[in-house]
Amino acid sequence: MFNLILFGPPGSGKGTQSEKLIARYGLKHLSTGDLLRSEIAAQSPLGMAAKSIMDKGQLVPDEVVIEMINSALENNPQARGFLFDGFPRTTAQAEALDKLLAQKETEIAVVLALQVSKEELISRLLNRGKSSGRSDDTNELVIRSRIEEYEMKTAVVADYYNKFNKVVMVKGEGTIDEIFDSLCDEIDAKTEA
Ligand code: B4P
Repeated sequence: MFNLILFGPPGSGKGTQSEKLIARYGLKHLSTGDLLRSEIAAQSPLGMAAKSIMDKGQLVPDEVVIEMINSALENNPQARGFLFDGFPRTTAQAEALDKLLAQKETEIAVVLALQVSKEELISRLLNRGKSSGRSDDTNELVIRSRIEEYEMKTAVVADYYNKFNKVVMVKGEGTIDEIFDSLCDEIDAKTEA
């Protein structure tokens, strides 16, 4: 199994690049943002609780997203590997993921961390908000809160994986294809090693 984490602040291109990476490498895409938005669309109790948190730009509680990932792993026993997008976002989530993968006798091979300036993140998300209808993308204050949550709670997740030498920084500015090529180079280097 080959498991990777696409890491970076909101708007850094995780969702965009994940679509291309799963097509090239045949991995199962697990995006906690997408899973939460499906719960909201289904108007489930979990979705309704998550919506009010996401609309403020805050992180949904760890136990909720860890359980979602646990179920997704259980529901995909045939997967040849997973691409985690937007997860883990806290050290507690990272520790839980390591345990879940260890139960399956596998682990994270690499954490690809997209580097993008704050101005570029805000501009991309406001731009997406014009067409996506995502309520967390239309208000600049909410976007800034999401970036603050990232800086306070999520950036440390890179330190956690750095202890195991698993983090590779990738420039996340440029064309989508240029960034995709850089990500593929790093994955190919890992899988050939
Ligand atoms: P997510 O769905 O993970 O959303 P995101 O971080 O905002 O988006 P992403 O980074 O994937 O977007 P992309 O850059 O691809 O999270 C939403 C919310 O869910 C969180 O705020 C939180 O409340 C909750 N949540 C999710 N996971 C959680 C967890 N594990 N724990 C707790 N809470 C959780 O796209 C952005 C835009 O940039 C797009 O319009 C795209 O077209 C554009 N773009 C991409 N690449 C570009 C490039 N190279 N140049 C120009 N534009 C580009």
